[in-house]
Amino acid sequence: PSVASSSSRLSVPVDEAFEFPRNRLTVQETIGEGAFGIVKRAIAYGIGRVPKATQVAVKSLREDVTYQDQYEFMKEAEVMKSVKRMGSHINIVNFLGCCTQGAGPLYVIVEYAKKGNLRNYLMSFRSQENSLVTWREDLELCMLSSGNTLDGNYDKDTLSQRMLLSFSHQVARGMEFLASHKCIHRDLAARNILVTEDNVLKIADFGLARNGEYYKKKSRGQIPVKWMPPEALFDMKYTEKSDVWSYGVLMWEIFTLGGMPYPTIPQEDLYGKLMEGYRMEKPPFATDSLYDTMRRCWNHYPDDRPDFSLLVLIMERQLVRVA
Ligand code: ACK
Repeated sequence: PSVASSSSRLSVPVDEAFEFPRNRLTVQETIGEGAFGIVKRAIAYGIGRVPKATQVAVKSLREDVTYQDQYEFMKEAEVMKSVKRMGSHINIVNFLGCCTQGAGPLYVIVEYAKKGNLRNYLMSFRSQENSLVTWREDLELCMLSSGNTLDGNYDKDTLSQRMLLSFSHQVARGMEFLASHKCIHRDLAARNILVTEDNVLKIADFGLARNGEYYKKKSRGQIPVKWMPPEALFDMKYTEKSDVWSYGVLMWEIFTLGGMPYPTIPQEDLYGKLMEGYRMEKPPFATDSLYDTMRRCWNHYPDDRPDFSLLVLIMERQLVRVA
């Protein structure tokens, strides 16, 4: 494939409904990078018909990527747009606009989430020795203080069982919305959920072409195999119910404060173990009934798994219990 230099950008027809003028965007520091893509924080003036400055995240491609990469990138934008046309949802990273015309890189503008991804955020609540804070047996609402000051921004946060439950609920709500619009995520995991300043969880990367990983350098142990159900591992079959399996693994990540699933099982052995009926144990911070929900998400047969609407109801019932 030919390489597109900065001066030879894919020509994209203008979509008036979503085109945002470049001169109303002040692009700031880089917040994420991958093999092809870059995510930067930016200030947008008057985006989404709000006449004020809004913090946003801007996705772009590195220079000198191929036309194929640019095409895939625009496809991601098209998926995000098509979801956007059907409405927005508080628990997804909503598409805000794009810059496809004039000089400069292709930009896709999305909502900004200050606290980064959920996995790192949860891990910041582990004690300094990196061991889990133990749950006080008598307490439903055990407060965990963040031991990680990182940029000094969220050292004052505390985490409660109710918050972990609220996180599970928020992801189920975002997924219910995506599923209702026939959007299958295929890589639902805590690393792909972003956390805003107000602890609102937002599902990210739902528009990604699955053959390209633009914004994330994959590192060992981060390959989605451990989030995939048998039917996806075996014959690449993805449905809402395969996302539900991943949601069960994500719940497990939440209730272990960002634990790595199946830590002792090599990836190549996972399929065989799952077929033998092996499943992960109950995480320390989960109740029996939450663990039961995880196990239902990990039913071998997709039809036996709950759908996201039912998961929303289950989480709501649980939230009432710890209110
Ligand atoms: O996991 P992070 O800290 O948060 O690193 C990744 C990186 O860019 C690559 O995806 C961050 N990122 C992506 N989208 C956004 C966003 N909308 N708001 C804030 N950070 C983002 C993400």
